[in-house]
Amino acid sequence: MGAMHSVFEFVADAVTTAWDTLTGVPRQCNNTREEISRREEWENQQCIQRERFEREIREAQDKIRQDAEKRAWEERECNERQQREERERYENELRQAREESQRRETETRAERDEIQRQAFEREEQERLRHEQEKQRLEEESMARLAAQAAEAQRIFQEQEEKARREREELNRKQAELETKYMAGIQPEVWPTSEERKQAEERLLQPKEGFFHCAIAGLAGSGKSSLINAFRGLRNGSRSPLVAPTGVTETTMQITAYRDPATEPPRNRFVWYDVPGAGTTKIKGWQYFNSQGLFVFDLIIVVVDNRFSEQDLIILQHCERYKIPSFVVRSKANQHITNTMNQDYEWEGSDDKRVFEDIYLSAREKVVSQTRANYRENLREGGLDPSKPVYIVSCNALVALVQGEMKKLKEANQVIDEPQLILDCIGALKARRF
Ligand SMILES: Nc1nc2c(ncn2[C@@H]2O[C@H](COP(=O)(O)OP(=O)(O)OP(=O)(O)O)[C@@H](O)[C@H]2O)c(=O)[nH]1
Ligand SMILES: [Mg+2]
Repeated sequence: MGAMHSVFEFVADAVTTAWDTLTGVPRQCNNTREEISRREEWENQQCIQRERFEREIREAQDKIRQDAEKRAWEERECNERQQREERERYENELRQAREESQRRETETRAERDEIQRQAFEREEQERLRHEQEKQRLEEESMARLAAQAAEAQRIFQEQEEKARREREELNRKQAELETKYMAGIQPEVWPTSEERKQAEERLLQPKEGFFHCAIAGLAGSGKSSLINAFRGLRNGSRSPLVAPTGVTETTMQITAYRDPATEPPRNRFVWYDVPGAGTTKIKGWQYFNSQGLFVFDLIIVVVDNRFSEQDLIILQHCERYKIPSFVVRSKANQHITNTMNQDYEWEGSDDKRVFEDIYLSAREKVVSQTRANYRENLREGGLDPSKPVYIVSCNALVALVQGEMKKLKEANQVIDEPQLILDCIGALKARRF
């Protein structure tokens, strides 16, 4: 602004001077020397002034130009400075933006890292929590298992203790019973419903629709032979259906035998060959229950020479269990022959009538003696003495079952066999299937 002011002042001065010069022009011109010299002087002055004026104009122009240049330069400078400043500002802003971007990027990365770290931490915590939970569950499970084991151990010990006490009680009872038995008092032992069911399932075959008849008695008394006879089979027959018989112990476990007929009508008797008492280590009073004899519909006790303690016990049990029971004295033919040989002076006479007489006499003797003897035995055993005793021989029974009655009668070999069969059938009917 200062420069601009001086330029205008200078121009104003130059104009004033020029005006003064113009106004100093002599108004009148005389051709006198003085006037000429004055004129020349004036012209000189004018020239000097013009020159000065021109110089001043030039200078003013120069000054103006310089000022203009200066202003242009200043403007340029200013522009450049502005541009520089602008650029710097822009660069600054750019740098700031870049820095900001970097900062944001760093922040974002940091945030991402933080998020990742937090996620990892959460994951880790979750994993740890899961591990802890798993461990807790495992520990709980182990504890439960240990508790169960302890409980099982406790129950086992309790059961063992209970079993031990029961065993002791059983031993005590058994000892007591044995003592009673030795003293002549028979213990009363009843099977449980479960034992009955098990015995039925184990022994009866087939269970339904059949009449189950057990043949019991001492070893060798003729049980298996009687079963064969009832089924119309002779001892030693080649049939695979025949029950094994012999002078040595042959029947060791209860075995079922059905009617051997393969075609109907087959009878509904199932005969059970029961091991002879004394063949097992079971005590007499335990025999009935241990063999499961309480499941049968009829029990035939086969006796040979005389009633045994065992036979009586079986019959007593039959009464207790309300099971029909028959007493069969087997081997009648053998006893008759023995009596003939022992009690009669008969040495195999060929005389048929003599033989017949002796036979009939011996037979009568055997029958009457047997009945008397057995009545006494029954009384002694506390049983009904009027209970019939069937005196039979297997040969006669087989013949009877095979329909050879007439021939038998002629030979006087029939004693109680027909009655035995009739009574067996009666028992079957009484059972009413
Ligand atoms: N003479 C004759 N002998 C008989 C009669 N019944 C059986 N016997 C014989 O007596 C012996 C024994 O007969 P088994 O039928 O095996 O006697 P068990 O009672 O079944 O014998 P275990 O099965 O050992 O208990 C055998 O030699 C038979 O032949 C009969 O009525 N008359
Ligand atoms: Mg037998």
